[in-house]
Amino acid sequence: MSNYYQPEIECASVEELKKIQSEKLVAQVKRVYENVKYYRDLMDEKGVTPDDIKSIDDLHKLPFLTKADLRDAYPYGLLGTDLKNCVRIQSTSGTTGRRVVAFYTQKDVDMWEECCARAVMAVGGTNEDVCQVAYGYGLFTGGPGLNGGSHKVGCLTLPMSSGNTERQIQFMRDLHATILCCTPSYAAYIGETLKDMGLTPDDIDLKAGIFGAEPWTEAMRRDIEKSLGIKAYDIYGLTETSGPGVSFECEEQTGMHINEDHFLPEIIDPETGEVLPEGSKGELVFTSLDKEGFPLLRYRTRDICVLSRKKCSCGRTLIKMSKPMGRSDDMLIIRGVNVFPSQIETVLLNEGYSANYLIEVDRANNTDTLDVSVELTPEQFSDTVKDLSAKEKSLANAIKTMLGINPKVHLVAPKTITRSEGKAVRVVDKRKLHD
Ligand code: DLL
Repeated sequence: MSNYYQPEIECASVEELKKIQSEKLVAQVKRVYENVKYYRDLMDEKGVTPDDIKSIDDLHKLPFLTKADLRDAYPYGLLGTDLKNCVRIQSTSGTTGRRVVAFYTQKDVDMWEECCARAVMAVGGTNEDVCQVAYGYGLFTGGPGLNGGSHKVGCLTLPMSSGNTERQIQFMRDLHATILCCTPSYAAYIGETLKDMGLTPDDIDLKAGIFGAEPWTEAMRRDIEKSLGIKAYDIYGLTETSGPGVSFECEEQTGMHINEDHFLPEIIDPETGEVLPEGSKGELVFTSLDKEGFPLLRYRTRDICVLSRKKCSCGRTLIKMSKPMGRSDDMLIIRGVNVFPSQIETVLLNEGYSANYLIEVDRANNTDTLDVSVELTPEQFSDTVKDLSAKEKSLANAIKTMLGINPKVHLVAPKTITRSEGKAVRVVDKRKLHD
């Protein structure tokens, strides 16, 4: 049986949800038009006024916001209220040179924490649980978001932040943590460390994990579930809209329910900006329906995914999004071929290798090179040494079958690839350094 934090919303009929969304949208567009000159100018340029927006059916009339707008308007240009009404910022340094600074009023913080509380309850959390939050705390939204959600549910919250892995395991054991929140790559590392310490899942009390902030595959889910003896659930979000909890997985584990009473989703064609029908694969766009501090309308996330209203066995009616299938700006173009790092990860895991790998792209003699270093487990290492090059060749072939291009594969000794305590860095594109 599923637990809900706000059943009246999470299980509302689609008609009710759409009514709530329309009412909020009309009010939000008025507020943004009045308070945010940057967006008012964009609307004026497009010839749209708040009076043109009567329901969510008019959403497509509004202009998009992009990362470039966030840069242009940095730091205060998209503030939706007086700075004196704001109580917090969160920020991301980003890997591609973007720095987002988002502002929150107290109401925004409460709403965000409620979204995270829905996620905690969806994995079975109650006030009897002990929730270990091992996402980073500070400017990153992961720690503060899940911390707030865990409090709202009434779990005993362990605000560990990331890092110091053996201490994490010690607290986990001594205080009987039942729910773990961190990035999937850190969860995998914690699982590995547990084993290195001579412990098994029977030595801990964890039952569920809430993992997100970076792409991860189904194969990685299975590995983490096994190494920690838990059910692993996905959670999605971004600093621009609030942080974690924009969407969350339920017991069905088949995609994430979007908190669409707060974040109105659309899927668009990333090339043309055209809105695509439900079920199409495209770029996810969010409109914050009631944020006050940083109220972004039609914000283009760059995340590629699919939306679905298919009935969910958990009883929630909130629309679901698939796992992001990569970001339109994470895509590598190698020898003219579009490559998503997740495709390579899928091959590695399917071939029985670990998710400890590094993809390096470079250019030699005007040709792109693709090197994939993959770490062997101690067991694989001891019986691989003799036929290392045959194994490398066979893995290279499997990757070639998936991508259509030939990589150079390097199988490396255990523990030689740096572990991640936050978002993993798995791609190094050296070509950019030469530009
Ligand atoms: O990563 C917020 C977050 C914290 C989400 C903790 C979940 C858990 P940013 O640092 O702004 O915010 O990065 C947002 O990370 O646009 C996606 O590309 C990626 N991302 C977030 N969650 C997932 C996920 C946080 N579950 C960017 N799967 C987003 C795949 C994800 N990618």
